[in-house]
Amino acid sequence: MLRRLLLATTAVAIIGALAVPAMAQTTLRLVSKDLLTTNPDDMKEIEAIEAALKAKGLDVDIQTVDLPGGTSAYVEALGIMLLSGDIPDIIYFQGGDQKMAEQGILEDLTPWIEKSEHVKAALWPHNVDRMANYPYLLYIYPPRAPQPVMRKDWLDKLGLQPPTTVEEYEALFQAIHDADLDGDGTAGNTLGLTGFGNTNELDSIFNQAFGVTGTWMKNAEGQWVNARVTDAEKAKLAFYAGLAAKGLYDKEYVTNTFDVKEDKFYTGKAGVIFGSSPEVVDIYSGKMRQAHPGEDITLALLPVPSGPGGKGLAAVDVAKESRGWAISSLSQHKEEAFAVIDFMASKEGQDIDRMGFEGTQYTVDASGKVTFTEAISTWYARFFNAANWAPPTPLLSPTAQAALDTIKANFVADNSFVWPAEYAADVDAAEQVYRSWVARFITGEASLEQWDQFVSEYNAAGGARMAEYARTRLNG
Ligand SMILES: [Ca+2]
Repeated sequence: MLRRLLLATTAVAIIGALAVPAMAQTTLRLVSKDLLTTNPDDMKEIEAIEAALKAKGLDVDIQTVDLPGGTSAYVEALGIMLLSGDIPDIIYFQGGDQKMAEQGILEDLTPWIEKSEHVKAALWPHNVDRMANYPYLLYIYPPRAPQPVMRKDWLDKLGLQPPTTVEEYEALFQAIHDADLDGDGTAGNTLGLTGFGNTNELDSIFNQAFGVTGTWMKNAEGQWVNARVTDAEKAKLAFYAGLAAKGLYDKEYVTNTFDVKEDKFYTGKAGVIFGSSPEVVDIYSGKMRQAHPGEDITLALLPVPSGPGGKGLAAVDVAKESRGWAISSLSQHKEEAFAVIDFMASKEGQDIDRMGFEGTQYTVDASGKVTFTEAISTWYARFFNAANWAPPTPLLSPTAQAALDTIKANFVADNSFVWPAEYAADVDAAEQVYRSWVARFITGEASLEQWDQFVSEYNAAGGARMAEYARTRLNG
């Protein structure tokens, strides 16, 4: 298939060369979930990128390919398109990239980044590790690290300082629960903490506190085991289950969707929720103010607590980027394609990508001072969030900026790795066993005294086979 494709591409290139004069612009095809011809803002950004590159002497016509929106629809449509031999020069993946990398159609970006003008300096530390492990996807964003927030006025009403230990967290949840902060006349009907789907958000600050240092940990015999079956994990889950038993953590977290979680927060049915990123923390602030017009509510970021096992944000998976930008190894215009990527990591590219447009998302006064307008609240980066870019006027609230600073100060690389395809079923089955037992521990359906039963089921479902493989990887 690839051979036929190469021949076809060459034919197109020759026809192109005959038909177009020597100084012609280069046509680059780009496919992304978030860049569509039907979205005027997307097209405005593409035009701004083309204009900026032209001013630098690079004349490119970026043609975006429209695929269905929604992650799974996009992944499926992209896979079908690529396998049919239709491979754009620049491709955004949100899954399905490994198969394409194995087919050899994704460019190894290592040498490009090495000689880049801007990308190299824009990388976050975890990007550097991920590119070393899997050099096909570039996704310059801070790592996801959910952090807890609560209404500042509620914290003040309770007369408490932000919690700095796991005990103080429990005391805070208890105080929220016992008071009638939502003012509905009934004490005890506000949860300390809610969440949705699983306990990943909580793990973000409690893993290290309980000594869950990474995906793989050494047991007493010095053997690598999955952290899921360690005493540290058990202690952490006992803490979660204890919170739930006291009515402090939401036992409905499994069935909560993200909007139910948020709604409980805005309506005062829960005091603390986790925001998945600094930007999301600001969205929560905005929605909270909308839900309480006339009140001036701000959110307080709660600190990463220390616990019996330590302190820090959960280790960051650096096996590979799970999403990001790729360049087709079959592209006839790799130089130009990478030039676009490199530009988006530059100050000028970031100014466009992060701030939108003068007169719409921001204004500039005679002194050059930038003021953001209301429209900035719905603007989002289509490409990158460069580590070395700073806005002329803060884009984040002080609370969200503090969340970003916490992320910057707490990076620890995890020791997880990409599983070979033949382990996919084990990984899924073991994870399912884990999630189901966690839910039962937390709702009280199962007791932590059944821990050994969980471990046996986990190992039988695939955990044992996974650990054997992990030892070959981590000991080597
Ligand atoms: Ca109440």
